[in-house]
Amino acid sequence: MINRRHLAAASFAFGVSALAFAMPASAQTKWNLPAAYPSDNPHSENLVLFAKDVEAATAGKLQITVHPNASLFKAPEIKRAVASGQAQMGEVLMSLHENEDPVYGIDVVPFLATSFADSRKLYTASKAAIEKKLDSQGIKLLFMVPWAPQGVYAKKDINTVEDMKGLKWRSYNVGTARLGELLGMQSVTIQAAELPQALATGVVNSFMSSGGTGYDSKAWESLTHFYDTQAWIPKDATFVNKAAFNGLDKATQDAILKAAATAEERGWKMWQEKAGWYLDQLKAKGMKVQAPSPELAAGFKKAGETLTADWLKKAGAEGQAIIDAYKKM
Ligand code: PCA
Repeated sequence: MINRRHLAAASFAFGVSALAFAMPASAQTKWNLPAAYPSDNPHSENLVLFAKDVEAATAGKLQITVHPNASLFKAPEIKRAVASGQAQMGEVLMSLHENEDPVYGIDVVPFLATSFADSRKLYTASKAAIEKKLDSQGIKLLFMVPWAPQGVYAKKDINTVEDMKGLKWRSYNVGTARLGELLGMQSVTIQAAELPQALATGVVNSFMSSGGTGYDSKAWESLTHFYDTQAWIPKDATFVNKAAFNGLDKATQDAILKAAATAEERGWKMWQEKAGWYLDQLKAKGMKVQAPSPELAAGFKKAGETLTADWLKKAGAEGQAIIDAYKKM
């Protein structure tokens, strides 16, 4: 005989077991986050901490797997993968996409913002425009984190920009490629994940980057000099497919946004703390780390002015307005 108490107990038991079956599939979402730079680079370490924070805040409901070093998508493909939903989240250098919109290249306008404090101001002044452009492409910006000031790696003394003529120059975006062209170098675009091999095989013998990427690619194994030209501080952006984000419940969305705000602060701090350490490591490995000579600095300033004029022409009134706002900060 089944009485009401038994029935209640039985349906409770059924409910629990149904729930137990349903739990893994319905309550746990797994996302991928393709990232462009090596796993022990601060950018990737920060992303892993971000994923952990999201997982903890959602009690395991949203699990994000970080795929560093362009292992899931090549750096220039990450943004499109997120826009099209092939990956839910992604991270890459924003200025890789300057061809789509000049605003993505605002942080590589030469000598505009060369300290972390100025870089942060430029970020504040440009964030809304970047967010708007990404939004129009189906992407929601989560946070942006800087690299360190960009300098020049070479295999010989570079006293003036004339000394750079004919070098095999590795570029990573529009600005570095244009710089190579302006200074009479043979420029080839190579992303960070392929840089160690390009250096080892002699495909390139010079490049511009941070102490971080020189360290990641063991620049000292093939090159000898680093000139701390402090040309600009580029930033990586971490973003999410808009539709995927909108499909989450409010609590999960809030957890992501909170973890993103934390990751942004942590990332800026990590780079400020580590920028000097990287240069010390290059020195310890035997590289000559030095300030550019006044002549070399002047040559870079001049090339920088051409690049700035190029950018302003492309970016028009909107770009000028951002720069004006930044200069008032
Ligand atoms: N490292 C990246 C981008 C800027 C940087 O410091 C690179 O060289 O590809």
